Amino acid sequence: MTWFGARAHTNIALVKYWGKRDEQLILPLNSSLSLTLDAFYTETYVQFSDKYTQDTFYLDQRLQSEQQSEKVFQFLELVRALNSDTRFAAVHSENYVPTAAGLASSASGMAALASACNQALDLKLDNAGLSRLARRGSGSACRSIHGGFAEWQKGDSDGTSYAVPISAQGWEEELAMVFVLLFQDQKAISSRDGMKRTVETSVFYPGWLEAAAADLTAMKDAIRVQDFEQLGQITESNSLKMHGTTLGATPPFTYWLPESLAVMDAVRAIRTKGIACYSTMDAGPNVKILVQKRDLHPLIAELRTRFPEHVLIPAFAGPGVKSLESRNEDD
Ligand code: FM0
Repeated sequence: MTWFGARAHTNIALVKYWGKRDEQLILPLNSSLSLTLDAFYTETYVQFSDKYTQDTFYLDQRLQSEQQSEKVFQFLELVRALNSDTRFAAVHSENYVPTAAGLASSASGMAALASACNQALDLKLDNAGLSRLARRGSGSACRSIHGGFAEWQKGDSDGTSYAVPISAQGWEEELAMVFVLLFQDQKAISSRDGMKRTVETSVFYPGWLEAAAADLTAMKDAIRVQDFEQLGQITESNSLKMHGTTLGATPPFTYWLPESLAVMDAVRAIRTKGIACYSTMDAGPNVKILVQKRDLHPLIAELRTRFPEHVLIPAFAGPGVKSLESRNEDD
């Protein structure tokens, strides 16, 4: 019996994906653009076999409950249907994160699972097909198929909604992102629920869609001419606009904590000292800061002085999804 494996890295959106027009197919209302990072990744092995009487999902060697496994099981249903396969599967995933800080990512997890299933069921998907498949697990996962910058083109159907690499001629190697971990264990609204509520109720949502389209065009220009200031300004303002939509929802909500605001404020202050750095946030209270590698150490020094209690994790551009050597097991 053979286990098929893949490794995928997480990505952070610089122009965010925020809102679906089809929840079943995970088709987004806006296109997004991300940077895949080296620091956080998932390795997943899968095996489909007649010997299994149900699907099982192990994360970091622990068997996950039905509830914790829901998205993985739904994904297995989907790939089985693609291939008219009836065999159950065992999935073993390891999240590689520098600290046990709850940074497990559905993006890297679903991208790795999609690639492992592509091999295990011999689906023969190319990168576009793999990105479409990963998208069905979690929208942001479709971008983790690619290394460096990736654009998820929203498309107009299942067949045309997937991520493509955006060449930056190696410029991504000069960039870094610092994760500022706040260690707050408040129960956040998941990105899936948060974006749904926003699409359905936020009075600011139409403004978001207009702005996201303009931000994407401007960001691709900034990447083409390697203009870091432009890239950073769009990153920061796009994130603020996404988070602005949550305040206009019913009931209103926010992912910001006072500490998140303090870090965003510090980023602005550090910028006035001549260190070009820009914040971005996702569906949680941690802040990520985009910076050029050459300013990484000064930035970290500034952050350490201001926030000795927060954990800082630097990350750099990372690779796209890769197959791992399959493992054979004697029955
Ligand atoms: O990554 O409902 O992919 O573009 O991280 O599984 O499709 O978890 F919070 C902002 C990611 C959303 C922005 O959403 O949702 C981004 C976000 P799903 P995801």
